[in-house]
Amino acid sequence: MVFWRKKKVENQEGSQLDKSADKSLENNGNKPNGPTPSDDADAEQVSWYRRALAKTNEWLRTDIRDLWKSEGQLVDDQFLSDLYATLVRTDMGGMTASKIRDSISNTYRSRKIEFADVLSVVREQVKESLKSKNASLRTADQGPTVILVVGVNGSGKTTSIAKLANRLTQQGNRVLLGAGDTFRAAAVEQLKIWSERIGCDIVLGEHGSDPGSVVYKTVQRAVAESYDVCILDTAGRLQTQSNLMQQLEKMKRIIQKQIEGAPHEVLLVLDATAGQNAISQAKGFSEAAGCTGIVLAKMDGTAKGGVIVPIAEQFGLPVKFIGIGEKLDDISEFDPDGFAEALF
Ligand SMILES: Nc1nc2c(ncn2[C@@H]2O[C@H](COP(=O)(O)OP(=O)(O)OP(=O)(O)O)[C@@H](O)[C@H]2O)c(=O)[nH]1
Ligand SMILES: [Mg+2]
Repeated sequence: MVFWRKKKVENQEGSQLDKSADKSLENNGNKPNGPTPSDDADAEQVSWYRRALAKTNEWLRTDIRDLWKSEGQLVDDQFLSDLYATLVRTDMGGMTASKIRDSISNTYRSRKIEFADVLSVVREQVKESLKSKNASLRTADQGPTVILVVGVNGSGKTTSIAKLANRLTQQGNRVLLGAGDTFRAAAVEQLKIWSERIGCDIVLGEHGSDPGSVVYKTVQRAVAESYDVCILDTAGRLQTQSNLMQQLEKMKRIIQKQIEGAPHEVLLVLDATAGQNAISQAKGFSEAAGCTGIVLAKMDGTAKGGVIVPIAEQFGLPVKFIGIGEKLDDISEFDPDGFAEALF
């Protein structure tokens, strides 16, 4: 994906990416596939996001345009209140929506405003809200990087793991998957099929067995056989199920015992179509399971893509990746500017 290739070059120049990750998986010396970045890269990046945000984009454009009764719309109380309601319907959150409303009120009150002017204020405010909310994957200085993936049932964990594993494999990393969802009968098979398609290795857990033992075996093999990355799948659970949250803690302890400082990432996969519910999941999981970052899956399936704004703003948890489909390529690092440009 061109977007990633662009990021990789930026990383090599040391300009934008997380400097804490010495041995960045982004920067492992492998040649990117395909063409090198060019002026087209930005356009392609925005167009990738446009695809992701097609529904939100259409919704917003139509709804905001509907506020125009004539060519130039007078900015009065009614217009400001309607605009606010439209923005809130994208799930971008009251805080960002009111900043946009206030900014328009301050500059345009009692004057006429064009559609394009509103879009430009929205875009700038969304960029501002998301500024410095992105971060690249944290990696181990030495030995395997361990990524534990958690979330509620059906949020997109296993699919996101496959996409991530595919991406990292293509970048030249040796990836080992751990099928730690021993709860759902078909879960192990699902990840096994993905691993075969990607061409990476996997440690299988038996249905009904202790997920902790799969985690143990996977990390042990990752260390013994010098894998670069080890990604562990877990069964879906609710953030309110304290016994299942404790099980995650136990998995983390098992990992820590084998590799100091691991897991390097505990990624929470959220379903973007869950709207406000995704926000309470982010809160519950980040408190209970010590998550380090978010993968926002299913951005292609929602008209409420604005939900990324409160999620990124409120939890001090960076959105690391967004998923926009069921295919292996349908994942991208989260880029706030590209996102905001594509929103309109
Ligand atoms: N459109 C779309 N569908 C997705 C995306 N990510 C996952 N899905 C679909 O969502 C469904 C659930 O995905 P899984 O990856 O199995 O979710 P999970 O969190 O592992 O589910 P459990 O293991 O049952 O908790 C599947 O049908 C996926 O194909 C995405 O980014 N976009
Ligand atoms: Mg799963």
